[in-house]
Amino acid sequence: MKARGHAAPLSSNEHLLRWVEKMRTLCDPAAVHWVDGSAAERRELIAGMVTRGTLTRLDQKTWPGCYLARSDPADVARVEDRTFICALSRDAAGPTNNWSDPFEMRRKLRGLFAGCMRGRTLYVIAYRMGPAGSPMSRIGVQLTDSPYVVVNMGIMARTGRAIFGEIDRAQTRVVPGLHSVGAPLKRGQKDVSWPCNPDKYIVHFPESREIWSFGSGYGGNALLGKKCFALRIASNLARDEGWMAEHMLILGLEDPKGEKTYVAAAFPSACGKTNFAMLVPPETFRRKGWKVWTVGDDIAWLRPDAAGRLHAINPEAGFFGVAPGTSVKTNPNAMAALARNTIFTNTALTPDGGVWWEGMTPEPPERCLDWQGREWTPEIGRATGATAAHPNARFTAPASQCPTMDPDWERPEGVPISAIIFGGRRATTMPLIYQSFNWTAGVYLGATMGSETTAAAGGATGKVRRDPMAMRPFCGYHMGDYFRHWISMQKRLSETPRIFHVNWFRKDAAGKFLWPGFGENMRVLKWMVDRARGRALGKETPIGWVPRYEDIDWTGLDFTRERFDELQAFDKTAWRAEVINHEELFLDLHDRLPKELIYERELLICRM
Ligand code: SAT
Ligand code: MN
Repeated sequence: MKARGHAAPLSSNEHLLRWVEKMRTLCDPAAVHWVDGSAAERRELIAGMVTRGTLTRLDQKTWPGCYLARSDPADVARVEDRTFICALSRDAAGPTNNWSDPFEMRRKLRGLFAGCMRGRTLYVIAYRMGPAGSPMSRIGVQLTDSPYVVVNMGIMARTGRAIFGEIDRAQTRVVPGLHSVGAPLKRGQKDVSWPCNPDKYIVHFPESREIWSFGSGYGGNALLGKKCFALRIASNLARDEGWMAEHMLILGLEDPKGEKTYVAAAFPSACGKTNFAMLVPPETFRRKGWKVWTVGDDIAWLRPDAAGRLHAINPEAGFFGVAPGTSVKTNPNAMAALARNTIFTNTALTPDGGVWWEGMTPEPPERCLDWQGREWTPEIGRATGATAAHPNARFTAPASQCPTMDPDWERPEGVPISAIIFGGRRATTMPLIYQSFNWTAGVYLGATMGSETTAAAGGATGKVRRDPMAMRPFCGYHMGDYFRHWISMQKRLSETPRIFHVNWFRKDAAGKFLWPGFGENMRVLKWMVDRARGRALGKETPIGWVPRYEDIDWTGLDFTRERFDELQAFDKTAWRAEVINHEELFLDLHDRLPKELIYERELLICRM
């Protein structure tokens, strides 16, 4: 009876019904389940996954509503080399994206998806990216054969019956996404706890706004509302419609007068966006009345309002955050958000039914099961170098549970953005903070951003690569056109946000971090907000405006002028190499590079 209830379509939209039927015929699942988003449905899905071993129930007294998933060891991160932008022409996708002829790719995908859901259930998820009633929100429908994806999407996006209603009422155009773990079951075949396929394809058709994802059940590969829709497809929508889809957190800084200033900040994956978005100001600042409010931790959709002021919404409803390094000391707000109703993926499991990851507590547990379910002790860790949690272990937690969520985080018109911050993970060269001279110089600064690679994507970690606006893996079209779009946004704005660059990760000659980071970043944030509001001084340097030592509020922190000078040092030789490296990126993009960026580079060289 229940199954029949779920099988009944929750929409009367003919296009949607026709598409679901077509995909059902292609994938040949054993059943179809329209996701109503109810608590009962969620319980049922979770119970099924616990029975099959996909989820482990954590101790419900200490971790209410929380579960642990262990992925296949070969399915632990985004797969950038398997991610495709299948625009009609290779040129439209540009050199930073993998491209394949869309007709050939469709043929290939039809082969891969044929019968790929045999023995499984096809779930139909309607989801909205963005708050209710917002003209900036967009709707997608994801078909998937993964109940893990259904439950995670239920946290990360607004899903369920109400969204089908929105599709029917507005007859809205939706972004279709088809996802399969690519592991059909033969009759009687026993399932594995984390089905996936070694052959992975994360494919976007930007012209028809479609997503096809095959072979992975993990994060950004499988939760299609996130990177696939809200960044790769949305960047195409944004370019065409005059707005911006960016890999940015959004926060509001409230000053002692109660005035809030909102900033958006682009850092690459696993570079501290979640921590910055939930920053706890140092005690001395808190006493004076400074407070940070969280709007989003990963993605921002930005659009000028009628008066030309840039406004931002967070299209997501949850956090898919990096667990390792998160603790009550580094990010108490994230710890509060993930304390209940959270799905953990690839963390360790403690004997008392809790989760653990490196950095969660100063001391590791005496023993636990590692992210693959193997016995782990600190001794084993020391001897083998194996961590208990995977370095890209994640928590999927409802944003509403974060104590610092801004009361306006779901405001339909978004929040006004006064500053944009770019930042990377750089051991050398980049100072703690500088401000670009103007909008185009700021676009240059964002476009030439570099960062050391992290475990968020497959491949080597710790290598500096150019990651323009932290969008290299997420821009769904030619990066040169993307830069042009950024430059052209200035014309649509009556007031341009100030643009800054930060680097929390500079190291001294001995390889130690020069800057304490975390809550202390408040001091830098305050200077940026004061600059944006025209109430702080700066000093002009070849790369932009910088604070003098006395422009930063140091109360409560013992940080010498000498150390600050080291942190801010402009090293001519290093910058020479840096600028030559910018040219490498520009050579790749040369035929579509806006001339403004070429001039900006010339100006930078002249100043140096
Ligand atoms: O893409 S994920 O959602 O898996 C995480 C990230 O890389 O930002
Ligand atoms: Mn991200």
